Amino acid sequence: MPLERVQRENPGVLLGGRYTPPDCTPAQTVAVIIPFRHREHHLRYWLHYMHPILRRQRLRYGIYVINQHGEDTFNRAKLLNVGFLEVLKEDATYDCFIFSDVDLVPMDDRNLYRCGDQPRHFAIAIDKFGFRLPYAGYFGGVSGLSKAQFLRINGFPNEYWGWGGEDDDIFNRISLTGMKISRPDIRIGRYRMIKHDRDKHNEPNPQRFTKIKNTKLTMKRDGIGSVRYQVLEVSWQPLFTNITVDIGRPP
Ligand code: UDH
Repeated sequence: MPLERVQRENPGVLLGGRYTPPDCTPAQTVAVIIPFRHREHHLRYWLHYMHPILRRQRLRYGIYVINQHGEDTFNRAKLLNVGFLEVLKEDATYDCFIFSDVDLVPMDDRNLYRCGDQPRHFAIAIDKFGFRLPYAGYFGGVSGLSKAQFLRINGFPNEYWGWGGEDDDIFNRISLTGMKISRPDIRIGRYRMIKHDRDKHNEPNPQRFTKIKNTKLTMKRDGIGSVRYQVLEVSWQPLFTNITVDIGRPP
């Protein structure tokens, strides 16, 4: 999937992957934030599928790839925290944040990528899980929070290194602050996952089961208020903004 072709097919998408519909004034400005490392192939497909969908949804949006530098253990939730802060530095008018894995593409245009009065879970019926929610508290894959909702839960945890658990911690944060997750109809929330093997340096985190029992204790000190990182490069590509970041390594 050559990116030049994706560019040609998406006129109106501006440098950095930003788009404003020509024929309406959207109420929200949506930042789509992708945790990323070594998935260039998936990203090309994701951009190919997603730009047309988001344009058809008449969204004002920008695409931000948060690229973890180096080969230390991957940390999805910390990258998403970095995304939230860096996106707002670029444009303080963003008020809706959609956090999307790079391998998930919705199958129904009616699954609108925008925020509501409760945190939203979009990827509820993924093909890999038989088009069903794998468990009632699942909040993985693609989710969306308004700026106020994100700040109310102190953002996401920074201390989940490796695969798993961070989405359950986010679910706990939302429940503990008295919010409820909103989801589309099960027929509308269908997704295709681009097939892949387990990545290197993202092994299942054995601490995840203990950690998710302690969200109530950890969420005040671990979150958007305590995230430490160093931005190494920001580059405005034709179809997305790439932010390469050093987020450190597990203790
Ligand atoms: N991600 C990267 N690079 C990595 C690891 C993760 O970009 O090295 C990002 C990417 O956006 C991905 C997301 O983090 O979509 C979630 O990670 P994941 O895809 O590893 O998680 P998932 O639950 O898969 O989708 C778990 C491994 C499944 C192995 C199945 C073997 N058949």
